[in-house]
Amino acid sequence: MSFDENLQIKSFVNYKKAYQESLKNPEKFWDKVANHFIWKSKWNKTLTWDFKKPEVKWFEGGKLNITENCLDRHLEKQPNKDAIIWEPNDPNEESRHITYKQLYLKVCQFANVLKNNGIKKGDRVCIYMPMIPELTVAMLACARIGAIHSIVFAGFSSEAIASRINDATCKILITANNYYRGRKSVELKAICDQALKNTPSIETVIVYRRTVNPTPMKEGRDKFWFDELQKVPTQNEAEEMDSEDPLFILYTSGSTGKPKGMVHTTGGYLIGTAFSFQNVFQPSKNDIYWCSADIGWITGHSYIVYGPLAAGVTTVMFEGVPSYPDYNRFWEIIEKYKITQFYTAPTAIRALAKQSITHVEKHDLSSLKVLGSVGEPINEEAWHWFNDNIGKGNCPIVDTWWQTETGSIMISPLAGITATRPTFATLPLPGVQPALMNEDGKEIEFNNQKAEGILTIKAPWPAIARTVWGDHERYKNTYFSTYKGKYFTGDAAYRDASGNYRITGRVDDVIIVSGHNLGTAPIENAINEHEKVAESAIVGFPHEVKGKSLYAFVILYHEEDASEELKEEIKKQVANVIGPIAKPERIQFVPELPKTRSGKIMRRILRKIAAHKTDDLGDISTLENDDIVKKIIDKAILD
Ligand code: 6R9
Repeated sequence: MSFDENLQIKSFVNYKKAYQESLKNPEKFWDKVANHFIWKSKWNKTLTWDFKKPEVKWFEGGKLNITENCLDRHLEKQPNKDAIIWEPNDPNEESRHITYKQLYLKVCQFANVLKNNGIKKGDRVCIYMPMIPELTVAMLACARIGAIHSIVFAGFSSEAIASRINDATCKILITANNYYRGRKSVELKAICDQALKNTPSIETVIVYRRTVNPTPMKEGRDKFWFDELQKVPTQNEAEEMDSEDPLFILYTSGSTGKPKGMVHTTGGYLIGTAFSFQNVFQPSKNDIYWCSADIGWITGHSYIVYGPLAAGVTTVMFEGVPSYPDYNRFWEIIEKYKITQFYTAPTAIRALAKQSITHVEKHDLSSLKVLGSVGEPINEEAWHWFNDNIGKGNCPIVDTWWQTETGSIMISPLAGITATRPTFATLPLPGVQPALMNEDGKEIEFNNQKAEGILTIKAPWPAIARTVWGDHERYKNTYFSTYKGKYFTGDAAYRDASGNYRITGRVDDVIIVSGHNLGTAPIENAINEHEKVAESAIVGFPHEVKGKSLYAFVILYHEEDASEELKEEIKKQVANVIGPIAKPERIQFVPELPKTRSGKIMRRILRKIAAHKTDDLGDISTLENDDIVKKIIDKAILD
């Protein structure tokens, strides 16, 4: 057997063996993994797939409930072990320790609250909450009764919530009254009320009172979390779910204005997140694992909640930000809870590396065993800073490449097993078959030589998203039409002569700012909604901390309207329509945009202008209006 009773591969030889097994006979390999879990009844077919249709089904006919695997399964052996340790935004507020038994009871009880409010298997539930344990309780309660959760990151605007609620026709919204993020108070319920003006499908709103602040409530529609709990018992029989029943929807940016609701299903997602978590992070029994992401993103879904709980590990949830009350905070948390695995994002690492090193030196970080990075390429400098100052050269860094769509980690070192290399996500996990494509759309076969190309995946893995909610055609067009029979990732990659992958960045209209995926189209649409704006184009430019930042080129109906105030109005508009994370850092008013004869904006040129790399603009002969380029360069914003 290439892995142990915890599903962990323990040597590089066994990794190679497991990888070969997973290629030779995927069904046999994943059967062995899936047998570690609780199924109410066994599957009769491990895998059916066709990337041309596209269609993927794992463990067909199998019946299970993911919460029985994340909670009930651990009750006998470790009921009193902490499932969640919660660290509040304000370090003076008390932290919370919630054992597996307590979490189980909370989830069962809240599952009854949902049922009591008319929620049934298959109904969609929108969750818009801060990073508090009740967010995890709400999502697992949905899974318990077979309702599909759709979590919207608490930093999104009311318009963003409304469009997501309407896309999935959610019946109920779960939120909190208000919370603090750093020094900032966020009025979640007020933002919801704004959204709820345009969401006819919502019948009920359940509000968790996070602070003592007054909460506007609408009679008949809005109910307090605690009042609802009083009405129901703590026993709840888990719903029997088909392996392919949807577990959740999570929205990600796309190249058109509308976000894509990626649909993840029950069986494959459980197997994929649990197996990858065990292998990438290699946790042992008493480890305290902390992922600093937000549960509103896929990283939080898979590696704060489902993966760690399926593994029976203690997972830390942090409500605040790295800079509050000061830049000691992350290191304080690591020391306080004796964190063993710390999983964060390059943007946080870069922001922390800019602060005085005394913040780090004041703290005992010797509990750390593994460091992780996710969300964007990690640059060499940040990698070394993390390795030298946080890991003290003793902690392997797992640079994990994956996506909302992949559900689980795809390319990453296994901690302590795979040799790491700065800026490389290294090797694919068992069951993952990457392929690099050249400009002619052909696969660049691996023959122990360096190569660079577009990253695709050749065959399905258990946690792949099955569709885009309500729009299977879009799923097909976005992921399975660029290269026939292959999953298109949207990323480019470099592969060294030993087969290690380095992800070099997006090749589509998605820009990653501080680890958040932002589509250019929705931001441009938001800007264009301003009455004075005729047209706009957004590109990314390199930023020391955020990785990339946004530069907007904006055409006004009347050039004389250009002003600093208008720039502020445009930024505000973007914050209102999408959220503050999507605000462009720089705005340049331009008379025209460089366009090809077929009318396409040449973003390649705008990217060079925004990055001040105008010496070599490449071929601009296909431009309809090449004289505009010089005009834009002359007025470009430099710092
Ligand atoms: C998990 C997550 C996906 C995009 C992905 C890629 C970038 C993620 C990365 C990475 C380089 C890594 N990305 N991890 N790039 N190295 N280790 O972030 O999902 O929000 O959907 O973003 O993020 O560009 O395509 P998601």
